[in-house]
Amino acid sequence: MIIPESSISQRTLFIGDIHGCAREFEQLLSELQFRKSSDLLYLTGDAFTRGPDPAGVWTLIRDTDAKMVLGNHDYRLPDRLRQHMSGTPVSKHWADHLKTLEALAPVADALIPWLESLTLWIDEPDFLLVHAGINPEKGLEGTTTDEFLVIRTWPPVEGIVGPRWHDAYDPTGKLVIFGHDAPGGLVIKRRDDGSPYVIGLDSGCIYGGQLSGYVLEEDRVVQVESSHPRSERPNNH
Ligand SMILES: [Mn+2]
Repeated sequence: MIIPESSISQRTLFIGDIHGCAREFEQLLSELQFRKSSDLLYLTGDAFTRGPDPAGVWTLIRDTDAKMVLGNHDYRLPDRLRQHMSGTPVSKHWADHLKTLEALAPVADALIPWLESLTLWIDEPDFLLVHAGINPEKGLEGTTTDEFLVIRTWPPVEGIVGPRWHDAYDPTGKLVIFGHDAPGGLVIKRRDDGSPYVIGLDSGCIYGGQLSGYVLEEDRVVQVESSHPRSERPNNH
């Protein structure tokens, strides 16, 4: 059956931290029945580092015209790529990302300007998209760059254990969609009327979890299983 284009309503799709998992990204797009002509796709950031196929992720981002907020890894990637391509050895901290840099070097001319055009938040009437979160007391306007990129706990603590920023977020506020918190896993918090006000989509695909997507208009989560073995998330990132 051919469905007339005019009868297809526009959807708003979100996908959590991809971290170089191009295969799962492609599978999830297929599960979501992504259509470029009628769907808007948003990513929570940290799309490239760690995983096996960052260049494949870049191809899919181009193919889907995905929008993305800046993640903590994306934030450093342009400089690290330039450094790598100029022959300067990357710092020890980035040594485990050498494969990522090697894989992305051939597409750096297009990728670097795209990365540098990304914003820390995307604020639309129906949602606020950020990588890690916002300051739950000061709100979007009072959130620092560091908080947008790496906040997990509130009150802030060293490490990853503790109440989350979204535990302190006012449910009457706008729906916030975020990633970054693989240890926290998939998060959906709902108001009394059932509508979501917080959605966390980093379910640790690169650590053997799932890659998670969300369809705003249908209030529906869609996940694909990771092809990676279960592993502990390193605590230093
Ligand atoms: Mn992150």
